[in-house]
Amino acid sequence: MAGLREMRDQMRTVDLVIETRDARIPLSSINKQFEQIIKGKHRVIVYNKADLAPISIQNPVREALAKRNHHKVLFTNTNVNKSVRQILDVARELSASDPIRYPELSIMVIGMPNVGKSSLINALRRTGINRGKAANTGAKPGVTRALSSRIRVLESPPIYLVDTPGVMIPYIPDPIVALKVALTGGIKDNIADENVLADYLLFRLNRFTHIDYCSILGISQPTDDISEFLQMLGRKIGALRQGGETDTDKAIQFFLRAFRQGKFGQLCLDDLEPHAVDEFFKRSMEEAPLSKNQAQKAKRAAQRQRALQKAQKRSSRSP
Ligand SMILES: Nc1nc2c(ncn2[C@@H]2O[C@H](COP(=O)(O)OP(=O)(O)OP(=O)(O)O)[C@@H](O)[C@H]2O)c(=O)[nH]1
Ligand SMILES: [Mg+2]
Repeated sequence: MAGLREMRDQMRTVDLVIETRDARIPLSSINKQFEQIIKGKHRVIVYNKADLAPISIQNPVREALAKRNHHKVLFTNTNVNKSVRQILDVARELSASDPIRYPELSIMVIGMPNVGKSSLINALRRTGINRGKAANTGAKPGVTRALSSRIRVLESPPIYLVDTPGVMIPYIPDPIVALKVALTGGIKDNIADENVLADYLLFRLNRFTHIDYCSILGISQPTDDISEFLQMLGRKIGALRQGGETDTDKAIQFFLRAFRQGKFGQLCLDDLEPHAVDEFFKRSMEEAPLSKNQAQKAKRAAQRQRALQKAQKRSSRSP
């Protein structure tokens, strides 16, 4: 994959890697492909979008990672200077630990698509040198398309950052993990089947007993039936087709956007009970990494499946 290759090529000049993940899916946003590339580098694991996840996840996540030898774990919200400053502190500390080796510090920010890598860089620049945006950001995956040139974020010691395009796992064997990544915005929606996503989101919301999604969305009663739910929501938001039929596509998009904007409150989609975490790591260690060929085959099979589903959907819609 081009993104990974470029990263590997540039890694020689990098002193510190910021591996960015999504705090709403602390396990599912791990991309194992990075391990080999970062090997031997100083690393901070940054859980961004921490404002969208409950604070109560932070200790279990720290414990789970410490058990696996990752001790530098931060939680950030790119809108809050104080939280972003923690990263500068780590960088300063590293630089101070060996000023001869690190007269200046080069940092690379990596992670899955849409976790907020470019936003982090802008936030670091804002807090570090009080300068405006240097990297493009956007609420969809794939905004950053190439490795950036070095972006200065601190004068003294001189600290530079390199932005990178989000790297997706080529093939996610666990469909639930894939759903979680898609829900949090890591996979383009036209690739993931939006209907399935909405169905999974409704399923999860129904199980978070403290969330009153009915009053948040202004619908009358909870339901496990996605069709019934979309009818209610569509009517509520006035998503109607000509002739008065509910526009379920619009209702789905409204529903997914509400989740991504944090309208249902702070949520974590991964199970962080110690046994579940152990299980997750055990499973992901056991999974034989797919060869490029296997991954491509799996991708093509999934594409065929989706095309088929779309065709079925279209034919069921036409009169
Ligand atoms: N709530 C919240 N939203 C954030 C945070 N950081 C970034 N975002 C939003 O997340 C979206 C993605 O941010 P980007 O910085 O473009 O993400 P990226 O990782 O660079 O994405 P790619 O370049 O596509 O891989 C944008 O809509 C940001 O405004 C955060 O800490 N909290
Ligand atoms: Mg980006």
